[in-house]
Amino acid sequence: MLKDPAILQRKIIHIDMDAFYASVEQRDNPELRGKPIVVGGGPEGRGGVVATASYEARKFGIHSAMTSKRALELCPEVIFIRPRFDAYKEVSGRIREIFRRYTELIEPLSLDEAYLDVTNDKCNTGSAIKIAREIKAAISDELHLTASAGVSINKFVAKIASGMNKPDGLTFIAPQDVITFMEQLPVEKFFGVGKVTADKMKKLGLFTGVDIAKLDEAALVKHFGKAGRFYYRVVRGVDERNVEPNRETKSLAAEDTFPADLTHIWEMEAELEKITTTVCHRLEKHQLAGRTITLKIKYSDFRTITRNHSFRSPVSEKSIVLETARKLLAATSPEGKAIRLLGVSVSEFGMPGRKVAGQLELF
Ligand code: DCP
Ligand code: MG
Repeated sequence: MLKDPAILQRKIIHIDMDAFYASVEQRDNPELRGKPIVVGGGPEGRGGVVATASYEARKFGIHSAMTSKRALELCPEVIFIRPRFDAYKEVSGRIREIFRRYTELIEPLSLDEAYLDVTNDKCNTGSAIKIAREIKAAISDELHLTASAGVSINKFVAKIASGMNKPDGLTFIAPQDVITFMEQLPVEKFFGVGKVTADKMKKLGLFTGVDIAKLDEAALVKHFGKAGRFYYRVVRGVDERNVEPNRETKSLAAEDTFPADLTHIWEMEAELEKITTTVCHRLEKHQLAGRTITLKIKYSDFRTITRNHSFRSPVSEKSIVLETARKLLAATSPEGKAIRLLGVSVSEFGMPGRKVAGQLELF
């Protein structure tokens, strides 16, 4: 059953800063403006991965999560910059203050991204497009940075819209256009649909929203589980999720379903490394550290187990998370078992322990 029709026609804005870390660095160091820069990665591209790249660097094909080595191959003159999280946090706080001029219904997704519900805005502006324009202008005038905004009737469409005209974009998908918008949307652009699901959809002949809309809810649930229910609604322009201002992140996780089951420990370890890299980026992005590391394993018969380890003080370093995940995996005697999914999560957040002589100090 659908809820009150009002929930289907809200005024939702999704704001996402452009090339966030890189733009802050170019703002604060004028000599970096107009140049291809990468935030993250080691000096001269030794070790590490790209957290983000300036738009000048993106022209060379450099993007987030790419190794620094690859970035250097694509653009030998690229400049590597160490992240300054305090600076990014400060900007994040300032953009939130700008949002609060219009609404208290703000759901931050990370330092540089948030949903706003402006259905009943504080200033009685009435127009979500006008508010988005004003927010972008305030970010530009007061913080000397640019943001892109998506405006529509629900979170799903607003989020996709904000990415459509980056950088400095403002994209409005009108209520009467939402269904057509969803129908023509390629499945890989669906927010939250990973590569494995997108490939599965294509194998089923589902390439855009309109193909999904032809299936009934039961068929979608059969193929995609609980997510099928969501796809059924969202292609019809229905996303009832509220903007949740007090949603606290309780854990950060990443997992991967493999196109073919893994049976060798070296394959599993290689995948664990990739998954851990993603989790640790997310921790960095949210400036979090957690005490508990959980490993999830789904076998080819769909039996799922989890194993966890808790530290006395929160951790966030990739080397520690990976080492823990590896040990948890090894303790399940995985060699020869067919594994279809691996996942790693970090929870029980707190302030990261300070490192003293290689030891984690209690706080
Ligand atoms: N980030 C990271 N590792 C990733 C992705 C992102 O550390 N794999 C960090 C750096 C980004 C910030 O998070 O600046 C915001 O992430 P976005 O995905 O919004 O990317 P950008 O803001 O950099 O670029 P865009 O203009 O595409 O939004
Ligand atoms: Mg961004």
